Amino acid sequence: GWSHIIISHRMTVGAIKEQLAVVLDVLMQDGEGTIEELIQNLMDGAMGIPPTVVGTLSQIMAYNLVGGKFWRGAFAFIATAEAAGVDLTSSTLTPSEEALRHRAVLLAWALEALQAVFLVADDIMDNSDLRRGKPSWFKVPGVGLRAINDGFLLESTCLATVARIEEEIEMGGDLTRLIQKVIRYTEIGQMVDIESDLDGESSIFDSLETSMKFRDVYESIHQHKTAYYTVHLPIAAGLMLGTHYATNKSLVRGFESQLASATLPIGRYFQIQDDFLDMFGSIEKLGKPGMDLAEGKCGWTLVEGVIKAHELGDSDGVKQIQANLGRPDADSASVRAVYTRLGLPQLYTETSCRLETVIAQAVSTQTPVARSLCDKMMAALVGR
Ligand code: GPP
Ligand code: MG
Ligand code: MG
Ligand code: MG
Repeated sequence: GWSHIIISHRMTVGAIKEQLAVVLDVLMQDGEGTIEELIQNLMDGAMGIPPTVVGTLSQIMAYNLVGGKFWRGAFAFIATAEAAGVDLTSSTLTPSEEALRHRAVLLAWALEALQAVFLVADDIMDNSDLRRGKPSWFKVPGVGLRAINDGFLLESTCLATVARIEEEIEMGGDLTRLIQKVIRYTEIGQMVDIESDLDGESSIFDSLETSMKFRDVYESIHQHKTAYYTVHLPIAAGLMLGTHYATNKSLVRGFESQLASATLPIGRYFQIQDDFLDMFGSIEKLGKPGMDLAEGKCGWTLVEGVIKAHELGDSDGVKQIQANLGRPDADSASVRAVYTRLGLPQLYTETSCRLETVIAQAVSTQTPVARSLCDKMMAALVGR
């Protein structure tokens, strides 16, 4: 599996953790100043804005952009630096490197603003109480459904910031097109996710054959809802910015589909972890209780669990999952016991290893910089 490959040859889990810590330091150095700049980009050209509005915007951003792992932002920053061939965490940068560092920081925060709108909107749709150990934004007293507009503003913050970067250095719109495409896929993934909610009546419980049909569904959800914005976007966006700096040229046509052959499987690996941890992880680590069972989410744990139960002819197991799926009062502990009896934790380990091999193969065909970034992303995921 991957754990073995990266630990022996490439990037160790410890090394990427250290690098992420250093990068996060740089990204957070002047968080307030960066938020101010994001707001300036958002407000560019707007007139007569009362000062209280600016205050509210910085609250919205401080609440929703900070407090997560900031991985997407950090990877965009690392990708920019590697593509440019500059150590952007160094304390001795030339003025032109300093300007690149500044833009890489803005790009990182812009991607976190995009992540923030997805989470704000998703929590409304999923009616989730908690996010990152705090109340979901729309559950904060006084916020409520104005969170919808706050979400739109966060998306505009991302686009306005990226547009400004592109104008200033004449990037020609590649970055904006990339982000718009990723937003589109994420929205489609969210729609498939919502439309695929299952309950005890679902045909997934009928037979092994019918249950296997749901594999394609969760894979589609994983790819669209998660992989594009979580893995593909930070790496592709950073590569675009850093390459423009180094060569004053755009990346060649076709670079993105080549990159996607590695980033999308990495993104699916990420979401399989997420689905597994929703059932088997701790609340402290998740920052929220697992909700997928109660919500009837068509994810890795449910689909592979039911397939396994059919395969083993464990009809009691099928019935227990069926009785709890999609019910607000679902008994997670008893379903977890069923999954454990079916060997789901072992299946999870095996599946991860198999996917790691597929990913290692796809990564090996990338350019050296893309390879290094994919290795780092995998090391970070293996170590989480
Ligand atoms: C979170 O999925 C969903 C997204 C990040 C995409 C949202 C997309 C939109 C266009 C709004 P989830 O509900 O499985 O995540 P969590 O468990 O973190 O709530
Ligand atoms: Mg959710
Ligand atoms: Mg959701
Ligand atoms: Mg989840």
